[in-house]
Amino acid sequence: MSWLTERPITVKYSLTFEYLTEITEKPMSLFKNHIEHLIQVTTQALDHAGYEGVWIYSGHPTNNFLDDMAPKHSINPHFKWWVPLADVVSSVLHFKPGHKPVVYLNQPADFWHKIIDNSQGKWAKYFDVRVVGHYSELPDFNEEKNHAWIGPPELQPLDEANTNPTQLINFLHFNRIQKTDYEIHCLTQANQLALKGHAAAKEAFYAGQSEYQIHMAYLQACEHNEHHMPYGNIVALNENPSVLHYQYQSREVIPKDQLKSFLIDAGANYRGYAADITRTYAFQDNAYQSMINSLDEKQQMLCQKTVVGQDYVALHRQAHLNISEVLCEFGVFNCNAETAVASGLSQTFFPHGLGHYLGLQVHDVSGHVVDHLGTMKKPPSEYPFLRLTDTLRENAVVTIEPGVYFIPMLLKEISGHKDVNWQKVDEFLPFGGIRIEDNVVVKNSDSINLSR
Ligand SMILES: [Mn+2]
Repeated sequence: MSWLTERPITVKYSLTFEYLTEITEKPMSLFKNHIEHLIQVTTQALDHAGYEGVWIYSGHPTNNFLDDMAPKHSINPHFKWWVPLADVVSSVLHFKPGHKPVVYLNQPADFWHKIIDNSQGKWAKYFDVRVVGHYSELPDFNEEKNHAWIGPPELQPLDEANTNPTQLINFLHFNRIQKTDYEIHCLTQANQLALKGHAAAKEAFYAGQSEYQIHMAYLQACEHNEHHMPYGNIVALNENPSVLHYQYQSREVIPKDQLKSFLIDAGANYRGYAADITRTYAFQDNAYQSMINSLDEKQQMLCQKTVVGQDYVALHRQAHLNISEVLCEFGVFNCNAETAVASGLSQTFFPHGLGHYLGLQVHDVSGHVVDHLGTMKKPPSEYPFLRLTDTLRENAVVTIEPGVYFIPMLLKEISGHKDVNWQKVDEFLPFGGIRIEDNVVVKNSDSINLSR
């Protein structure tokens, strides 16, 4: 096969392993059930899309332009769904209904990197694991008839029609929304790790540390390297929370008498599953702290409404009413909350969506999809950034993250608006804004908030 000789298998990182060894027997039985679920769902998906089997490729790093270095590799989430190992590259899963799933696990002879044998973990007993030391030991992917290939573009041995076929992908993505108990276990653990980081970050803020120092305190507390984080931490002091995806960590140590506010949006990673939590703090007990408390109360009410059958678009509208109530309470709006929502005024202060699905990806797939055929439900035109539009189903995991921001660029667009008390806006501008975000497992009633 020409592609075999043309495309070398590479290792760019030491493989760090997430054996299931340290966890007790109960999560192991959860993992067993998880794999049985994947076998069932994938069998249905293949049947639906008219295939007899599927190859799922982990992906491998590709070098930067004119460089022999590659950015951090993100594993194909379809591969991660099955195989609970971090930093796997150039490995392939083969699933064919009626056969034990096979994992061709790449472990090349390599004196540049440490290669640890990760083929013997407890996870492995649910697979036929075949260690591959050289690409010539991989099977001929074209020899299995009527198969699909799911994987990133670095390696695509099958023809285009059978590579990431839409019908198959849609069916699998829709089924990724409702998590198995094993996945909820992983998301719970990710939240527990993130909360350790959040506690350390809060302490660092009140000790007067810089954004950079707070960021490092966070990483240390949850024992993550930067490249293990599911997304770049947002660590924002003073007016910086007004930048929704503030991406810097300033080294500047702000004198305590000038410290005002702190917003941190940071997660953690557990066996490939992400936490995504945001907290906001005031340095002093003032009106801004009261506004945080008020939004926190509303956010908790929204979490309580995050139950099976809830229309997420309606919940997003409810959030607009809630943040408008907060802005009325603190004298920023002269009009009542209903008017602020109806006129679109609230969008200036809450320009993003209420939340999104969470799982193997931070913004997990299928937020705009309402069935296994991939039928789309677009967000309403007034809320184009809403990432989730469907009615909530049991064991979906979603974020609930209302915010109130004072964003100069957006405020300029409504400059002089009669329903806004501009003196109050000026008072809150130096604090940037507030966001409070939790991760919620959707249940029929009493949904589970993983972040409190
Ligand atoms: Mn989020």
